[in-house]
Amino acid sequence: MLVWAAEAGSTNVELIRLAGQDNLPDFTVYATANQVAGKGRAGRVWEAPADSALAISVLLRPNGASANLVPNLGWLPLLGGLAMSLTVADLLESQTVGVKWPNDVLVDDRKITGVLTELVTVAGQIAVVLGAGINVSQSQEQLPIANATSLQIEGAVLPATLDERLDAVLAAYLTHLSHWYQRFVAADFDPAVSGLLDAVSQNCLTIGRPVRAILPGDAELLGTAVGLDATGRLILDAAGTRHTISAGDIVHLRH
Ligand code: BT5
Repeated sequence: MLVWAAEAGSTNVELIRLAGQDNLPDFTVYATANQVAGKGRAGRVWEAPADSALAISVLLRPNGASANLVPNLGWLPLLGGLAMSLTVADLLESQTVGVKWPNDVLVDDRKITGVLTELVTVAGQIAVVLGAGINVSQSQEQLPIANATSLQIEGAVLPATLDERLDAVLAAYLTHLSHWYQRFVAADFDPAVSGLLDAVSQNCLTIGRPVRAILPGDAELLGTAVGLDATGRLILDAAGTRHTISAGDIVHLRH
């Protein structure tokens, strides 16, 4: 089921509200090109002028998801980042596209998409609302930070009309998302068996790089990102000591 809104506050908030109220099915999509109160992680905001970007939230309530699967559901935000990254890469041939852990898609180091996942309970069952925003046709001046970009700035070949352009991006994202989600569910949420661990790792620009990790509460760690653990956490080697990071902001440092 797909709900297209002419305008929304936050698509995550709207979908969470409807999901509880209407017992919506797995993979219900709520999207708009005019999100006026977009949320980022950690209380930050996600901003885009009307008709320049897509905000897409998807309700994921896999059958059989139970409390003991919560650690595996930690892969869903990474799955969202992977699907967005594959979407952007489909449209841009010559740039380096990949994910900065956990799920910002970067094009040549500039942010083009962001993902915000929220855990909810629908009809007594654990579910995830996976929200993603993608910059489609903003100019540099319309972006809230200098280190951001849009498909148009990067020279993506997109259909001429707004509706066709938004359709193309939405369809590409939902196709990649549904492909990896189905594989993950079919493998009983096992990241290794589904191939998700390998796909996310290969697509992650952070692994192998020196990074600064800003942890919740503002503590910082400097080290080299060496991989992901079984629940999708980032493993950091800081002067020979291994740390696993489950949340925070990563800054890529120069090699
Ligand atoms: C994110 O947070 O990147 C998650 C953004 C998720 C947005 C989607 S849209 C659909 C769904 N509904 C919602 O309400 N939200 C989700 P974070 O990593 O905290 O990054 C936020 C920071 O990114 C901001 O503080 C700005 O610096 C920057 N930012 C804001 N808007 C941006 C944009 N359009 N493009 C690039 N960077 C942006």
